[in-house]
Amino acid sequence: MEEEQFYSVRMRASQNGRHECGGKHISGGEAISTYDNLQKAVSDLLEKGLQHTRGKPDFMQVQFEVIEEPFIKIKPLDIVTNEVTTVEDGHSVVMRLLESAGIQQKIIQKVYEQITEYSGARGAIIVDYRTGERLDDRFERGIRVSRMDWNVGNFADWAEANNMPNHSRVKEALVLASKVSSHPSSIAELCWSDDPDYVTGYVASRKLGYQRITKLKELGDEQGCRIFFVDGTTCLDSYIHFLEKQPVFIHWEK
Ligand code: WAQ
Ligand code: MG
Repeated sequence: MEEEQFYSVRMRASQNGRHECGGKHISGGEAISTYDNLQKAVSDLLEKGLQHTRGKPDFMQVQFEVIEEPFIKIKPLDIVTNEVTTVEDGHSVVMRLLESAGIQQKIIQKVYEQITEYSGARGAIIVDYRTGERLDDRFERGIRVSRMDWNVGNFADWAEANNMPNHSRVKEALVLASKVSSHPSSIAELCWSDDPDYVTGYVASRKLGYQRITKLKELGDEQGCRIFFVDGTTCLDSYIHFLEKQPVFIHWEK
């Protein structure tokens, strides 16, 4: 029997022109699909981009491509929810978590001062955890983590066991955070959405797991954040290659 082939499916959508011509980022998405499921995978991403709270796109690209490289299987990070009532309390939790991941307070403050500058990116920003300096040269593009997914049934089992809603947003974020944190150069990740209707964000690392924080911005705010704190002494090219190209399936063992 022929071995089953998998396809990487990606989407990006923007408004007022393409991203590379200064258009506003509306939505992006990535999935892995079998050949038989491609129609659904493409149409799910199409819908994600069309029905977006950041606005109506006037540019969208959806593409799929067969994956030749072997997959690795990664466990989802453990999940913890930190309930807060104000944005300020939310950021105090971020500070405490990032410090316990080994990042000095003055570095965290330095990075916070840059966040508005990074917030229009459609990908993530890579920062040296010792200096707070940005390491990648992707400007407003950032690094888009890709080639990762989680089987629908296995995710539903995980969601039920962890008292989490069976929603694609949590799934997508946990898939990404689990992939990123599995790389030995990753120290921690800080993220909150750029969608105006979603205020929960997280800090993630191998040691801390996926630490949700229920309020990191006010409703209506379209400024998001995704920063990977890394050990800047390791090879950045191979780190970025892992994020963009290494095929990963998340798998939860009951
Ligand atoms: N690779 C790199 N960066 C990405 C990717 C990706 N695949 N997807 C999104 N980003 C960046 C990009 O700059 C976005 O603007 C920003 O992150 C926010 O993306 O309740 O929904 O998809 O546990 O809006 C976290 C909490 C939600 C979920 C995060 O982010 C929960 C979220 P969004
Ligand atoms: Mg978004």
